[in-house]
This record gives sequence, structure tokens and C-alpha cells, in this order.
Amino acid sequence: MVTNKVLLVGNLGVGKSALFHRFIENEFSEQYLTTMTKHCVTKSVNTNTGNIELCLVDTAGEVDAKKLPIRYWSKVYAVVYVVDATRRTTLDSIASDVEFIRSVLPNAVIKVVANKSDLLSPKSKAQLASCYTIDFFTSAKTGERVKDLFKSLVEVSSKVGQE
Ligand SMILES: Nc1nc2c(ncn2[C@@H]2O[C@H](COP(=O)(O)OP(=O)(O)O)[C@@H](O)[C@H]2O)c(=O)[nH]1
Ligand SMILES: [Mg+2]
Repeated sequence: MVTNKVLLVGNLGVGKSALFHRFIENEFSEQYLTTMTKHCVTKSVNTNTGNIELCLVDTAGEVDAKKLPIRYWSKVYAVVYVVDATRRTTLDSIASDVEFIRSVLPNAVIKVVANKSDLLSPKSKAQLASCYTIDFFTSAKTGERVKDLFKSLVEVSSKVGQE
């Protein structure tokens, strides 16, 4: 089976660890979760071409070369860039952070995720979708679109198993 390293990045408190936990364990806790930055945890997703293993790495801190050491960026297949849909400062950093990620990983799959969508009205969701480049609105709390997100990482590209 092919394993693809997926990095979860974004500002503090946006819900990276919660999304990680929701996807791996299918659970949610209101507490700030311990950020498991040291190792990757594998989970397989079912696609029409068979099972593909994702190797997820949760990170702490900001999307910045100094704060996120270069070893994290090594051999990354996909990046899930998470913002908090209820915090404008995190939404406003999408463009520059994605540009930075793209400069470090020109060939990686990048998904921009606005998390905590359970706290949004349908109207404000639509407004945000028109103002920002967002691939998925997720909720780690309810599980909304979390599986779809991780599945999309391997479905959008045939570039699996890169070294
Ligand atoms: N309402 C809501 N709260 C969330 C969601 N995801 C995370 N949180 C809360 O946001 C806080 C920060 O989450 P955490 O995963 O630790 O953020 P991280 O610093 O990005 O890893 C915690 O109190 C979580 O319970 C969500 O989808 N909905
Ligand atoms: Mg965390």
C-alpha cells in the first residue's frame, strides 16, 4: 500500500488537532488537544482505485519557515492548511500563507480548510466562500466534511507515492 505524508498546518487554535482527532478516532473534545507533532499517524481512505494510506502529521504554531522547521516539509505529499472560519485574522492570512507553502512545495496538493463551520450561519458561510479561496468548510465538532476533505487529497491527483 502507498503512504502519503499529509501535513496539517495553520495558526494556533484553528482546530488542527481537533480535525486530526476527528479523522483518526472519529471523536471530538472541547479541550485543546495535545498536538502530536513528533510522528505521523496512518489511516487509510477508500477511493475508487483502492485503499490509500495517508500518514498524517499534526503541527503546532504558524506557517512560517522559522516556526515550522524544514524537516516537517520534507517528502510532503499534501498540505491541509486550516483557518478558523470565525476568526477573520486567520482568514486574512490565507493568501500569503498559501503562497509560502506553494513556494516550499511546488508540487504538493494543498487544501484550504475553514474549520468550525458549526459556528457559522449558512449566510455567513456563503459570504466567506465568495471572499476567500476556501476548498472545504469543515467542523471537527460535528464531523462535517472531514472525511470528504481527506479523501479529496488522494482523489484530485494521481501523483501518489512520491518519494
Ligand atoms: N465549535 C468548534 N470548536 C472547535 C472545532 N475544532 C476545534 N474546536 C475548538 O477549538 C479549540 C482549539 O482546537 P485545537 O484542535 O486544539 O486547535 P489547534 O491549535 O489548531 O490544534 C479547542 O477548544 C477545540 O475544542 C470545531 O469544528 N467547532
Ligand atoms: Mg494542535
